[in-house]
Amino acid sequence: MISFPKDFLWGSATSAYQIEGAWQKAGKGPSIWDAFCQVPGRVANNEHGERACDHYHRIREDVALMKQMGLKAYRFSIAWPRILPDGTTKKINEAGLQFYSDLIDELIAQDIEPWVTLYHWDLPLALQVEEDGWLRKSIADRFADYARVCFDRFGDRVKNWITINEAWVIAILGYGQGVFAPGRVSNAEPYLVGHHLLLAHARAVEVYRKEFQAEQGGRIGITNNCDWREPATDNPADHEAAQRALEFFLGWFADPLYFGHYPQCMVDRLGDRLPQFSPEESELVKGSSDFFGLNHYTTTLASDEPGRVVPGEAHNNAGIAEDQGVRLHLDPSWTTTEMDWAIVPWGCRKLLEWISERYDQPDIYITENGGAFPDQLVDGRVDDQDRLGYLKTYLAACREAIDNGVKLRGYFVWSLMDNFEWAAGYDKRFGIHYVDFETLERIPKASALWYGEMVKNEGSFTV
Ligand code: PNW
Repeated sequence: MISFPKDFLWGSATSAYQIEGAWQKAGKGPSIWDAFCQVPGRVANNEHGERACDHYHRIREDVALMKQMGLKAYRFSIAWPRILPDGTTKKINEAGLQFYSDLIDELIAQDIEPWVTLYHWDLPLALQVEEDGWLRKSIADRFADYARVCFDRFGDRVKNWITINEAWVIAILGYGQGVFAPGRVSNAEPYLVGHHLLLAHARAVEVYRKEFQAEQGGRIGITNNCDWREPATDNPADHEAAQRALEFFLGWFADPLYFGHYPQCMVDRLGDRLPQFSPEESELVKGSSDFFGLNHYTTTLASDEPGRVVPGEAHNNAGIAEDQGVRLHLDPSWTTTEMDWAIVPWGCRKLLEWISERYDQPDIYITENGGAFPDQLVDGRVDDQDRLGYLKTYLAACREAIDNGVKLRGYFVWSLMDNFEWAAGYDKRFGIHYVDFETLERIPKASALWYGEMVKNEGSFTV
């Protein structure tokens, strides 16, 4: 029998573009994902989020799904262009604000704590076209202005803010490999974009702390994603490679937050492709997260491999393979999900312990964890034993990390429901609720029924 601390926070997560639909409704401006999906070949089957799960019209029904499971928290994101159609405060779209206000009210009425992400990748298209998106430093001012509107309108009810979701994905997949919006391919832009993401985050936190936090009493942080990197052999070079890979993945964004500067191995290897923080910027970024938000899915092996580039190999980050000098590969004995991501629960424990040690035991929230599996709807039910197994074994690994001193405070399963899985479209189902994309009906999978029972039993379960 496994059990979690009584005050552990149990939730589920989604993001705006992946579930809302209503892409042109009630004054919403276009985002870079609306545009990216229009380019033939960028998304599987040329799918898009124009309707998605139609969550925009179903907030009562969807909050009821959470209530049914007894969830304590729900993590969702605000679509920036729904609030500010051209990205700037020149025009504030009241209808967009009303939608999120209604969602927040409904959550609170059902005793579910809203956890709000301000940026989950749907940049207002105007900011991309007219101001080069995250490539320009002025984006930090735009983001701070947008964040201020959200704090001002929702901060009376929202006490948990996440500025940016997965800076690594935005930088590497959006500006390195070009597989996510805005689809750019470069080996220098990701580092510039990453720099501006950190500055934007820090500016929004500054606004919150100076203008809202004392009065509203909430907290604010950022969510970064990281896989675990396990040395492929006992060879010291492979140990160093794994450590380097973790620093290039998570240290890139977390070191500045906790230490005020980038990891030394990045400075050494990237030369002038890695921007520098001015002393004032370093001060602004350092200490700017009230908690450590972590999205974690998988693990790879890491081998030292100076200068080798292997496009398409292993887990999606061949673009920086050369920079970090690491070859990523899988142990053939590992099973994988539909994303070809290996299922390695102990990697989750090791990553939590690595974070805890490197950053001196911060409060950690896993803001995403879960898997895509080949779900079958049979007689109105989805018996997703593979997802259930994934969740149980990853949660057992989380519990071990807590036993070992990690201050893990909460867990949000990705995702509340099947949704638009970015470049993979609707084929890859991550939900604990099945969505019929014809009728838009939601059906709890076995994993949702189990998760709800586990939450109601205050985090007790057997593996
Ligand atoms: C995260 N990778 O995306 C996102 O936050 C979610 O919106 C998404 O649905 C979920 O994980 C599942 O993919 C990622 O290639 C996308 O390393 C790609 C990677 C990592 C996370």
